Amino acid sequence: MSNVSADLVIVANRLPVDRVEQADGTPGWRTSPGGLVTAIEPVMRANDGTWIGWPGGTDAELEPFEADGMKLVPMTMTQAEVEGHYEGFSNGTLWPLYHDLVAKPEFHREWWDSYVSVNRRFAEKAAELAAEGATVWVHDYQMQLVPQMLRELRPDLRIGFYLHIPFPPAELFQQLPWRRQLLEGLLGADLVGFQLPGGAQNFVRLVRQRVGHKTHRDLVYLPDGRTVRAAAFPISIDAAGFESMARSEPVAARAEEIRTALGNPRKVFLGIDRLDYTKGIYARLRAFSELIADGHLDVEDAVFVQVAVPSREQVEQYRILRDEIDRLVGRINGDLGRIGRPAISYLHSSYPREEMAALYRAADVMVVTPYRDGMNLVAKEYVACRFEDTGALVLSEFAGAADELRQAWLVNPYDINGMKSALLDAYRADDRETRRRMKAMRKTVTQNDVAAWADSFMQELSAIPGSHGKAVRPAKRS
Ligand code: GDG
Repeated sequence: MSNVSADLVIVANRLPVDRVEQADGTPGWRTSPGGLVTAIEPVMRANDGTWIGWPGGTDAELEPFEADGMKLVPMTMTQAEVEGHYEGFSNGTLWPLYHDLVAKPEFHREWWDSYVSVNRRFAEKAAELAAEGATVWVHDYQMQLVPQMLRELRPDLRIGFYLHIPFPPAELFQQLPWRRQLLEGLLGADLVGFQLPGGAQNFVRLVRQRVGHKTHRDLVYLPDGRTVRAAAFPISIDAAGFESMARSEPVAARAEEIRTALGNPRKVFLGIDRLDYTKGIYARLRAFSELIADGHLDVEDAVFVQVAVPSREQVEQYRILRDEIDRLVGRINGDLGRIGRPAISYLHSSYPREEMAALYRAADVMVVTPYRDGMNLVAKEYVACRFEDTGALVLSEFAGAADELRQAWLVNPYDINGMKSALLDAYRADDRETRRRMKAMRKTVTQNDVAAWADSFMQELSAIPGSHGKAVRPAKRS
């Protein structure tokens, strides 16, 4: 696959495949099951696209290859780059800062230098592979400088950027010593997409204040004649795919098996999250355990299944979180469980998609309580799997998904008492009430699926005019 000249290039921190060992012991690749792959795969196929990303690890140089008909170009990262760009600036600085300072971000100049050089390498690779006039779609917070770097190398390209996590208010973003460089990095794109309108508004306001460009509503007018649009494109899931998986015989059987293994309690509560401090796992388990301690729930009637998928295990704050949750679960089960009846069934592991669907099918109350979340696909996946219109969703107001899933039991995850009453209401709700809410949410999720998301982004991107033809004066800084 040499000299690729692609009409569509996807740039993301990770490739959509995982390294696996094949039956004969040689290394191979398996498509990773994430939502982004499902979303972009059809667009990739339709446009014969190429995906640039890091395959994980710090292996020697890998050649471009094809997997499942997708052209993939692996980017090597050195150990120092993994520590500086990925674990450092992306996950130690940007991630907590963009999530409302749920943890304290660290600012280190060497992390920033590494972020710049990795972004440059990704931009150079995209510039090398993109055909004349091609479209390049850059993804997420690890790659915010790529649009501008790429624009300088290849002014002929149409460049889109999509941020999967929240874009913070100016008051927080301004802490960043490199705030201006990041804003200018994003302005290399023609279209900058966010999960929610609030993120797009925060961005435009910052561009006006900090970079001094003229703006009008969702548009930024650049002195070079380009227009940049900032808009919301709430991401979604392959709703039909999840529903048909949930309806399948093996998944139905597995859901039954799960309930039996749990001792057939009256109601199963479920949480599924990457083990991340933004997800609010600790507070939700505490709220649930207090309901048992207070006598509102009984371990014979209710069990909480918490799946915590291992994540960013090299980062100190994630190790601390894991220890805290381990201790909390141990204490709750020690204090409140009975033989064969733990209050919390805790699993620190990742599972195949079918197992996820079986868990969604087995759960009566899905509990999604992040302190801040760009969207939260787990909430939408649960809804997609509830084809009988049963089941209750308890959802944080601070997840992007709360904008669309208004009929969930919405909670403020900082308010433990509020969470306790929402959990209890969801537990006690009658069939008519849960059905009414679930029906409405299912309509939303089925109508706005991930294919619609990708289509609307690509359509908007192709509709941005080349030049606004306006004489632009810088905006007054406020
Ligand atoms: C970021 C933003 C935004 C989880 N465990 C397993 C597994 N998963 C899948 C879920 C879901 C995805 O991973 C997780 O997506 P979320 O949206 O819940 O959260 P983040 O990972 O933080 O994602 C988020 C998202 O990007 C998309 O823009 O919504 O706000 O933070 O699809 O099903 N999949 C499998 N096994 C597991 O054990 N197969």
